[in-house]
Amino acid sequence: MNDKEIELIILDEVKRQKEFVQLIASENFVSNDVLKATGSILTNKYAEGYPGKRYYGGVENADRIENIARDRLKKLFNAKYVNVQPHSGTQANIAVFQALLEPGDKILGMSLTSGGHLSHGFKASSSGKNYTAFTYEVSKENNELDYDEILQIAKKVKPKLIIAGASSYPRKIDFSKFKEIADKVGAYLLADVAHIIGLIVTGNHQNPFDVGVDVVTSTTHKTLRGARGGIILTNDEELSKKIDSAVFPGTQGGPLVHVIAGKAITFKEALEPEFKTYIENVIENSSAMANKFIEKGKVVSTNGTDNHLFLVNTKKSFGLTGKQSEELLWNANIVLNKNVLPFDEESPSITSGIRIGTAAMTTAGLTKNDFIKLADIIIEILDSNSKEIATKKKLEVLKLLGRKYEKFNIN
Ligand code: DSN
Repeated sequence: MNDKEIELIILDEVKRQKEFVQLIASENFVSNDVLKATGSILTNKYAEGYPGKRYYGGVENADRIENIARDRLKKLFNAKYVNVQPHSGTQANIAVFQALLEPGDKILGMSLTSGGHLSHGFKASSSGKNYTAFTYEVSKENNELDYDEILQIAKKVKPKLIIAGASSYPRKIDFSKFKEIADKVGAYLLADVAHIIGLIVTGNHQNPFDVGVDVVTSTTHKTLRGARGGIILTNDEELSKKIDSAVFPGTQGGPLVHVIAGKAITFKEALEPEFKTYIENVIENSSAMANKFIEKGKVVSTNGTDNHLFLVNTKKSFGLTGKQSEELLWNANIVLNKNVLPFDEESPSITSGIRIGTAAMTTAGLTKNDFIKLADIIIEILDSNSKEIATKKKLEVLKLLGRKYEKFNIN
């Protein structure tokens, strides 16, 4: 690279990704094929529009790539119509809102503290500014979704759109119950499966299309382990036309052809039988780690997990905020994120807990025993509340990682 300033930072990031345990639930390590495609000369191409209907010449290869990506995604999800152009999960949601709603229309989504996402109606997001947003919470009793309560709220609010999906919810989501609620109040139902998509496509979580949701949005880089971006799927032809127009020209310009190539490779990889084994390991590892916290008397939201992530109440378990816990663990080369918990009294920049996800380190090759060991290390550090102990524990963390370097897809 001629730009040494940036090259050195990239090399620092390679080192960081190799030497830190990565437990952020929304991150993963892509394959070398995905990395090559997203770093390829396809980035040079403008291809506004859709295959066969572009606004520029020289798009024959862009068309081939986008058609392959679409076909593979349809197969992966058993869906009739897909859009692979959204630059991110948030962009996908914004496009769906534009396709289905008028400004000011009512939407109903999970609150941020209960585990929902910013783009589901948070006041500072365009979803909260352009639409009249209402929220549902998880139950105060067990922190799980309470479908009777959601129905009561939906009956009162009468939203035009209900959003089912989350960023930090450790339990299965019952899309059939959401569908019943949406039908009862005459609302569209959007399933945002950004976090659990890997579990859905491998049959380890209910597929929202099996219960007739209107639209599904997702990211492609979390549990799907692929190129960074968003996707939209539907089985309704009329909706698909509105969605395509809402993506382009509604809310985006030229698609990222290099990223669409990366997505195409991602979908192929996810269709392989070994992807199912990977996801089953991710779930097993998450559960093993969460159980270790519970066994040691720590407070885990919903008392466990069904998916790739779980939430620890660090205030109740260790007398530390999420921010303090995140910072302390960094000294031991463990990276995770502070996370608001249901009914959290701390602000999102402080929080009462942490979110732990196992998707990335399962890709890196950590075994169930490694994850249990990791839980022990985290508990010991947070119990000690000591930077010195955290720094000492770094050696154990590096040892745990040492055997796994060869499995990282990092160049
Ligand atoms: N930032 C993502 C996550 O960490 O869940 C959601 O957009």
